[in-house]
Amino acid sequence: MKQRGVLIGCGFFANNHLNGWKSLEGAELVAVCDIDPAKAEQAARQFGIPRTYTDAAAMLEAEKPDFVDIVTTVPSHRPLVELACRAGARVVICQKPFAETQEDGEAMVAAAEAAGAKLVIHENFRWQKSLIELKQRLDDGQIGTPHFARFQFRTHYDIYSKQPYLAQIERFLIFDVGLHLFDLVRHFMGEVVHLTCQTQSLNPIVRGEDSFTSLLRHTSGAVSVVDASYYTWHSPELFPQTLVRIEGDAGTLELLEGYRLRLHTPDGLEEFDVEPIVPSWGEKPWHGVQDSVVRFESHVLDILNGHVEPQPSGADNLKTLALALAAYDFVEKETTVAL
Ligand code: NAD
Ligand code: 89Y
Repeated sequence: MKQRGVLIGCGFFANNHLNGWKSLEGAELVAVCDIDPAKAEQAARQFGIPRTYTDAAAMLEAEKPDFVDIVTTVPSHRPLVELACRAGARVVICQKPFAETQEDGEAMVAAAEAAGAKLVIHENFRWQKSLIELKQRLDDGQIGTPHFARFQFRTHYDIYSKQPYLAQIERFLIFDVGLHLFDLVRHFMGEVVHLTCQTQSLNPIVRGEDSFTSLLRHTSGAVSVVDASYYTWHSPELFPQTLVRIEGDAGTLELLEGYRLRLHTPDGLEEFDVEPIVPSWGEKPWHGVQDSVVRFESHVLDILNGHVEPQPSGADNLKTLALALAAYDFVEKETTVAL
């Protein structure tokens, strides 16, 4: 039996969600909603979805779906997640950034708990093929115990033409790609005890920070560097690849440009090609992200079918949000030692 879903927010990124759901046998989208009727109608036409709405409450009341996929920008997340939980959806998916404040995040987690719904955050970076393979090697003990990591995302790709709202927001890169990287650093290296952060606003067209570098200490004693920039030239352009280096007592793992995974051990060097496929509906350079959306949605079906718990859950993602908020706090308090 197919799980019946609805999707809210038919903008730029929803195209990947809609293509992903269409490619999965176990799911069926019965309606889409957007406050802009033209966007909802266009999505329904393109993906053969029977009904459209401009009011999420009316859609949930009429459709009573098994799952709700929320693909709107952050200001609407709390009201929509609370609505979906109250409406009896068994699984509620919320795009990142989950919330802008800890209070909003906690309220959504509480709403899901009260309703008995599973809240899963669309943190698709940890669902990228290259990062899954990297994690598998780390978990297999191929580099022993990790003591250092670096997660890096640096690009000059024009993200503003498709996501113009990014240039307008005051809290920009840490809340955009930074959240993905903080989720990864926790996923690979464990919880964080403290961090520092430096930001830069480089491109004259942006309002917030478009570059940041964060230094973290983990509960294990390991140290990580997380850095990102939307103002970095590199040939060939790296977008949207996350580059990683993890050092352990028995070896080093590297995820390099071109989706090359390297394992360095006392026995020498091995290299593996971990490039994801380009989905039939997708295109380069977005294929790594597009493939990860399908993997994430397949995971959602596993949650709906009772096989697994959300990765990451709303409760887990509160800890990622805490890192992003701590980074902004650090920057605002200018807690540095002057020279
Ligand atoms: P967008 O502005 O293109 O689309 C959002 C859509 O939601 C718009 O069409 C808007 O009309 C609609 N909307 C807003 N409030 C609504 C409401 N209350 N009810 C119904 N519809 C509503 O934005 P986007 O670029 O598609 O981004 C959406 C989200 O996806 C953002 O939070 C963004 O950070 C995230 N995103 C994630 C990734 C990723 O890799 N995980 C990549 C890009 C964007
Ligand atoms: O908004 C960003 C994200 O979350 O993933 C990629 C992106 O769309 C642009 O860097």
